[in-house]
Amino acid sequence: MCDLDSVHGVIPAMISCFDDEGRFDQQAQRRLTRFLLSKNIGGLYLTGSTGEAFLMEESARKAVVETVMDEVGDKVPVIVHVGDIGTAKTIDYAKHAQAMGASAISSVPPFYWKFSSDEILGYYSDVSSAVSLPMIVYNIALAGIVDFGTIKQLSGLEHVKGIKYTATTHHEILRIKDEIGDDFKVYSGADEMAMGGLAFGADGIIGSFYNVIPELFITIVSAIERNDIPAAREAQKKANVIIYYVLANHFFDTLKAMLNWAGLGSGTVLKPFYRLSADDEIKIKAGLKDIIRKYDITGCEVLDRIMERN
Ligand code: MN9
Repeated sequence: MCDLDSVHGVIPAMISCFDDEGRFDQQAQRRLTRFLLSKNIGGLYLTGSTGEAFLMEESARKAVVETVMDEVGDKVPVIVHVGDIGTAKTIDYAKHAQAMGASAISSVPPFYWKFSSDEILGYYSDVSSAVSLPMIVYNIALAGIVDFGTIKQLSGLEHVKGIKYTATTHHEILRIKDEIGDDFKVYSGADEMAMGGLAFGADGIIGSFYNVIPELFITIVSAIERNDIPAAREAQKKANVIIYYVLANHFFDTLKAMLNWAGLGSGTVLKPFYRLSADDEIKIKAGLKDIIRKYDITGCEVLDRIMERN
């Protein structure tokens, strides 16, 4: 079994691309994959929250994996989020990810019903033992936060090798490293706190905004590596003004709109997510450009292209 030692750095939680009718857009997915590969990313994370996994049909979820794996080959590690509410479906996605050559799988815990920690353990045990890939637990409030005790128990399962930690309780990243062990990988998932996650010992960062402004986060990772806190803070501050603005303006479709404005045509979101009107686009783009100017954000290709083209 491959381990997660080669999985680090900035890992975009990749957007899934759809046309206006909600059909998977293979060409757009390939274009975005090539764009992200042209950056110094550490890997890709597919069909997670940012990838709209739970709104997608099974065939589309698998098509995203097939398409991206075909573009990536062995250039960077690919983690496939295989989570679904039922164990059998998740195992099917996990087997598919393995057959396509993924480096690792990841999953939110089963959600909606408040599953007990025994049920959560049973789920991860069943899923992770069905394939030979390392499993990265996905801790996120949307699916119900897994507490430290449960994380510790999960880490005892043979194939559970890490956690994507999307919570603001970053002290637990340090605790996981200390009490579970440095070999157990932690990927910080709150983009707004990437520098904090890394400072607490995270091995990498996985998140939505690395689709659009990966350069700022690559700066943060290298600044933290050389203990340059002011440089990390400066890049985080610039990233955060973009993040706050997008979160306040129809997050998912605005992320895609940014790629569209940059000429990287990435389509739109699946319903019921809000789709930007033409009027929204004009207003949101103008506001974004004001922020880019005010904070003098340069060196991010998507933002540079938006400033040049529009
Ligand atoms: O874990 C992402 N979370 C969600 C990944 O998509 C819910 C994050 O990357 C956030 O989108 C980001 C903005 O709040 O931190």
